[in-house]
Amino acid sequence: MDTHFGSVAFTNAHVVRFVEKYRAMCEPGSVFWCDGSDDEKDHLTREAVAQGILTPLNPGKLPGCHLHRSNPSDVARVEQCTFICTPGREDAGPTNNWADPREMTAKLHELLAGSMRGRTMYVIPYLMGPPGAPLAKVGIEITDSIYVVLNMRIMARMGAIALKQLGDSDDFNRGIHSVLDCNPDRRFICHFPQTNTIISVGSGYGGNVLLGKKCLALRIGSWLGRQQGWLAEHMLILCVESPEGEKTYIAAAFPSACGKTNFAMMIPPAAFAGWKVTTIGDDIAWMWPDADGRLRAINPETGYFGVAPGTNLATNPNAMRTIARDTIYTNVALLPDGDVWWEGKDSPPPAQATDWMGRPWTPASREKAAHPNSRFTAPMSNNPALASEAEDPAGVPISAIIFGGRRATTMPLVFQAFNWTHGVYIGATMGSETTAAAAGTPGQVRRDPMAMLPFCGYHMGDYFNHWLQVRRKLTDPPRIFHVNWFRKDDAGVYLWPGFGENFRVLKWIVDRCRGRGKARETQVGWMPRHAEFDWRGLDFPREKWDALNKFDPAEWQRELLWQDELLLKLHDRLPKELIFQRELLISRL
Ligand code: SAT
Ligand code: MN
Repeated sequence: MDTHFGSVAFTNAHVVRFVEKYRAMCEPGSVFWCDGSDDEKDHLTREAVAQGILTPLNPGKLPGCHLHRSNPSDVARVEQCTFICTPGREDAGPTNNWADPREMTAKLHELLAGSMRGRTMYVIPYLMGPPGAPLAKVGIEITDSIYVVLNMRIMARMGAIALKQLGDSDDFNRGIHSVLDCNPDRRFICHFPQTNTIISVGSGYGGNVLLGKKCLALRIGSWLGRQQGWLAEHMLILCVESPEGEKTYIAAAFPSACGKTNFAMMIPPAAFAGWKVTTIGDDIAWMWPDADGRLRAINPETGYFGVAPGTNLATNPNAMRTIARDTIYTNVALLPDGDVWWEGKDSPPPAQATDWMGRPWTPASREKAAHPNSRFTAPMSNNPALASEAEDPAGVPISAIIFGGRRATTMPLVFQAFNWTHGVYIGATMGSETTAAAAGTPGQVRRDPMAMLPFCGYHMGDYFNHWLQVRRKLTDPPRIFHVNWFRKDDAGVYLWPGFGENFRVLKWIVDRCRGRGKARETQVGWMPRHAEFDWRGLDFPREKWDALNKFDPAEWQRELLWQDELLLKLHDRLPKELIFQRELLISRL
């Protein structure tokens, strides 16, 4: 039995053939063709509530919001189950898991055979990017999860709008997802760049299953970008607007759960009256050199899949407003009155709650009430700071690119690369402490080049080379910076207040791009002096500034050895420019 909502006709023969192939394989009880309408959303939401997949939250406090609890073994991306399936192992490179496309397809098809018996197969047409954008891409995701449908509806332009963009073409990403029995032993997230196909089985969580996001927009996207001369990056995009109305667009790459959403929605400190930060995107940027030699960017997504813990009215007031309605919460704690709670929310710990696994919780409980990687899925249209440019198919011209990691030592607050090639080296050698966004132990420093380690769909050496090649098409390349909000003193206390105060760093970056900001040349790059920062409204002691920006030769020596671990791994495809940059850095040190 098929369900069609509204009047949208699935007339594209390639789409129909694709769906029929997997209908025959997965043997669903019915097929539901999604049109993306509000009626459909209401219908599916009621269905999800009836099945216990979603719990309605307090409609007075959180109108239109729901809670979802995932399987406790399925709470984050799993990098060890994520594969790039290319004919040659070398094409995936040493930083990706590789599998032979034919063998992996056979294994996955075996797992998918009969996997949807008695269940509904949903067909989700979706569009990544504003309609009409040169890089906009259509995907068709088949899934047996209503949760996936309802999340995709927030994260991407879903339904009729995607089919319209596709027309009769067969140029669309083919995505197949089945939760199976959610067994970690049968969990595979597989990418087939040659056929523009993604197959994900055994998980129901976030980046593993919302196939438009990490799988298409980054892993397949980066592969396509290399073929076609553009960049698919794990970056937020924001606009800094001065009181005079001067707009500067900036993209920034931080690893998962390192504050991209907070940075993208930042509110400048009160003393900066008239300054504004608006959000274009919080996670992914597609960027291409335009006809004028500038790097232009769009955000392919329409929503935020953000980390809940730590989000509050002080750290991110715009996010708190964004998630106050029409939001799906995953793995947060539930309060008796139907409100939600997480560690680091504004209110003190509640006397009683139900934890993310559905168990009674009190402040005396030893475990956290919300999972550290608990999330909200919210439409970007809820964001009070949304930039109107977020819907512009022409994108925005990028003036600065920021790389940043979570580093307790070594890395100063901010420095600027000497030039693009040096900037690529800084991005390529970026390190960060691991977080709860991926399965594994949090807190270990690992190399995460350009925050793309889990998301680059091909050999990292080729990826660095691609970055260097893009420079040749730019007459006015963005300036490149490195930031670190997370440096600690000897007692383990953060030296920098972060959040809204990061606007001071942003303003210095804008001034550098505009040829106004002063800096001194150091071994690692251009750095601001204390006097060159705009301190209005904040008394930040000189000694703290010095500690925050301390250059420790021993730490940098260790840093270089750490960097070598990655560079050696990639040596056979490492661009010589990066080897020269390393030599230059050593000679400066
Ligand atoms: O789960 S996601 O991959 O979508 C979030 C993240 O890790 O950045
Ligand atoms: Mn991310």
